[in-house]
Amino acid sequence: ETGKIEGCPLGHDGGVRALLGRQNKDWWPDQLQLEILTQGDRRASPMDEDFDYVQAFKSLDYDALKQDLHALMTDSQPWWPADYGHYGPFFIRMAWHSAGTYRTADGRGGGGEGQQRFAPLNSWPDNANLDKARRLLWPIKQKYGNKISWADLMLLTGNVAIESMGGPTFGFAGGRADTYEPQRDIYWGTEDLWVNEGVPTRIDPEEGKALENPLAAIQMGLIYVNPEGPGGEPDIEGSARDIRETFARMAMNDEETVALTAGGHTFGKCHGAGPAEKVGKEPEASDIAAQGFGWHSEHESGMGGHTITSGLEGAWTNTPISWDMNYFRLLLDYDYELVTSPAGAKQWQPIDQKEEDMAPDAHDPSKLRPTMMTTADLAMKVDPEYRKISERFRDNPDQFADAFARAWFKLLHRDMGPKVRYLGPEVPEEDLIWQDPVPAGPTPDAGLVSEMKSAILESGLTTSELVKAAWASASTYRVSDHRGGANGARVRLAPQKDWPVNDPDELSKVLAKLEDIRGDKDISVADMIVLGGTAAVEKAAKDAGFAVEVPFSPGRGDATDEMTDAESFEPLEPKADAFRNYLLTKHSVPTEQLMLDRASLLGLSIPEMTALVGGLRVLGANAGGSDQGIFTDRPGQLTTDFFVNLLDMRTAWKVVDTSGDEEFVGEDRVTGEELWRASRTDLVFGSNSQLRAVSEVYAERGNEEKFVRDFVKAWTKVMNADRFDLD
Ligand code: HEB
Repeated sequence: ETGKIEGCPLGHDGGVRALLGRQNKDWWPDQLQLEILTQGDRRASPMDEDFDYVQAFKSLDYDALKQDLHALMTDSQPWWPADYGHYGPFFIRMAWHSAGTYRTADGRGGGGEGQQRFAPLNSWPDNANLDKARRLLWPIKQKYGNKISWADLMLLTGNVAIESMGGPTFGFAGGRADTYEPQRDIYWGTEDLWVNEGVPTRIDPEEGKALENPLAAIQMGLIYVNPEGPGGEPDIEGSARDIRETFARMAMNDEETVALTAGGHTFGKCHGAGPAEKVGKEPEASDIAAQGFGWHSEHESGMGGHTITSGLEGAWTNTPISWDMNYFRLLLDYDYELVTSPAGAKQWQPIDQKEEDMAPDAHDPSKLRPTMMTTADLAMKVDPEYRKISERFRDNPDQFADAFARAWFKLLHRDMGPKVRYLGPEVPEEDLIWQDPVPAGPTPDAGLVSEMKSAILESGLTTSELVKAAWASASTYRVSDHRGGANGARVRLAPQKDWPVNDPDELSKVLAKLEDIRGDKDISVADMIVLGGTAAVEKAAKDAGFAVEVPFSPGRGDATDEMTDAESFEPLEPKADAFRNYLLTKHSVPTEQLMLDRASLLGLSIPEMTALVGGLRVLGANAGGSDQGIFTDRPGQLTTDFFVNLLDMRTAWKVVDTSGDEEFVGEDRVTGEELWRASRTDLVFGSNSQLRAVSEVYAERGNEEKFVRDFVKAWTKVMNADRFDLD
C-alpha cells in the first residue's frame, strides 16, 4: 500500500499524510495508547490551563541556569561517563538532532516543542543514546521547573556546550513552550522499516527516485543523511548530493551546510566500540525497569569506552573538546582510506597519520587513536562546491567562526517565527532575513480606524473581494514554524501577489484601491487589508440581521521586498485551499484531507474549520470565481445557508463525469432540476459523520446567531494568528 503516494512529490500535505504514514501504534503495538485519555477535550498537559510560559521564562534566573549548565559539562556521571571528561559534544548532538528535524515544506519538525522526549523521535536510530543526554539534564530541569521548558533547555544546552569549549555563538532566544504528547500531525514517511533494518534510501537517481515532499531525511529514522553514504554505501559524491538536498530542506545553503557540519564535528566522536548486535531495543520498546532508557548494550561495560551509538568509531580531530581549525586541516591535508569500525561500519581513516595528529582515547588519556571521517564528512572535501567553501574556511578562520555561529543560531531558531517571540538576555540585535522581519507599524486611533472602515465600505469593493484579500493575506500563517500571516502585508510582494490561488488581477485591484483610500494616513497597508475583510464580515452579518462587532487589532507593519527572501516563501503557497474551494492539481491524497492539513497549520479546531468553510462560501470567497459550494440565494450575507442546504434531503448529489471525483452536482430529487455545484471539500461536511454532526449544529434553527459569533471568532483568530505583539 506504500506505492500509492510514492513518487508524488506535491508537498504541503505532509500532515494529512501522517494519517497514511507509520504511526507510533504501528512501530510499537504494545505501547500504552494514552490518546484514549485525551478524548473529549481532556488535555495531555499537566500545566494549568492559564499557564503562560512567556511569563514563567521571564522570571528565570538565566545566568544562574547557564552557570549550572557550564558546571554540568564536566560533571561526569558513573552511569554515563563523559568522553574526554566533557559532555559538550554529546549535548551539541542532542540540540542539533532536536532542531534538525525541521523542514521548510510544511514548517513542521524542529526543536520548538521538545518532541525529542516522545516517540517516535526518542527512539529513532539516529537519536541513539540521546536518552542519556536528556537524563543528564534532568536535575537542572527539575531545579528550574516551569521557568525553562525542555524545548528551550535542550537547545540552550547545546549553545552553552559550544561556548564552554571555546566555540563561537551568535546568541540565544528562549520562548519554546513544551507539549506533553507526541505530534500526531507530522508525516515521517510510509516505510515499514528503519535505517538500521535496511530500508532503501529515498533518493535514487538510477531509479529516478527523488525525495518525497515534505520529507527531509534520506532514510526512515535518520535526521538527515546516512553518515556511511547513500543506503550505507561509501559513495562520497552521492553523499554530497543527499546532503545538499536534505540540508536545503532544512533551509541551509552550501556555506551553512559546510559550516555546520565542520563546526559540529570539530567536537566529539563517533561511538562504535563493538558489534551492533550487542545493543538492545530503543527506549519505546524497552523494558519497564529501564525507565525510559533504550539501547542497553551488552558490550563489556556498555558505556564509556565501550559505547555503541552510530556504530562508527573515533574522533574527527586530535582536539575533540576545543574549537579550533583541526577539522579542516585533517580533512584537507590527509588522504583517506576506507576502513571498517569495530561495529562493522564503513568509515575513513587518514593514511600514514602522524602521532601528534591522533586523538586521545576518550577514557584513557595514555592511549592515542587514529582520527576518522565519515563518508558525509568527505563530501565536504570531494564535492567541488563544498571543497571551495572548506578551503576558504581553512584559510579564513574568522569566516568559519562567523558562518558557524550564524548557521547554528538559524538552526536553533528557524521555527520560532517573528523576533517578538524571542525571549531572554541573549537575543541578538541584528535582524536576519530568515526571520521575515516586519518593521513596527503605526498604531492608528479608533477614530482613524472607523473613518477608514467607512471609506472602504463605500469604495465599491465587494464583500467577496475584501474577504478574499484579507484571507489571502492572513491565511499563509502556519503554526508549525510561525511564518506567514497578515503582518508585513507580504501578500502585495513577490511571490504571494502572483500565486494563482490569490486571483492576482483582482487582488492587485483591491490592494491599489485600499492604498488609495489610505492615502497618507497613519495606518499600514497590512492593517487596511485586514480591516477591509473585517468590515466586510461585519456588514455581511448585519445584512443577515445580526449586529455584531468584528474585533480589529491595528498595529501591523509593512515589509518591503528587501526584507523578504521571496524564494523562502514559495513553500507557503497553497496548492489546495478548501477555504477558497481551490485545487491547483489533484494530489495523491483526497482533497478533503488537504483541508485538514491547512486547518491544522492554521491551528484551527474542527468547529472553527467548519464555521469558516461554511461562512466563507456564502461570503463568496471562492478562488477563480468558482460557484461550488455557494449554497445560498443571498450571497454576501453571513447566513447558515451553506449548512441548511447541504443537509437538505431535497438535494441528491452525483459526481460530474468529467471531473474524476472532484466536482459534484446537486439536483432536486423530484424534478431533477440542478440546484447546486459542489467540491469534495463542500460535500465532506455532509458525508463525514463527525463533520456532519458539527454542520447539523450550525443548520439547526436557533443557532443562526451562534454561527455568526463562531465565524467571527474563528475569522479573528486567523486574522490575528501572527500577532504575537498582542496579549
Ligand atoms: Fe554529526 C556525532 C553524522 C551533521 C554535530 N555525527 C555524529 C556521529 C555521526 C554523525 C555518525 C556519531 C554519533 C555517535 O555517537 O556514534 N553529523 C553526521 C552527519 C551529518 C552531521 C552525517 C550531516 C552531514 N553533526 C552534524 C551537524 C552538527 C553535528 C550539522 C552540529 C552543528 N555530530 C555532532 C557532534 C557529534 C556528532 C557534536 C559528537 C557527539 C559526541 O561526541 O557524543
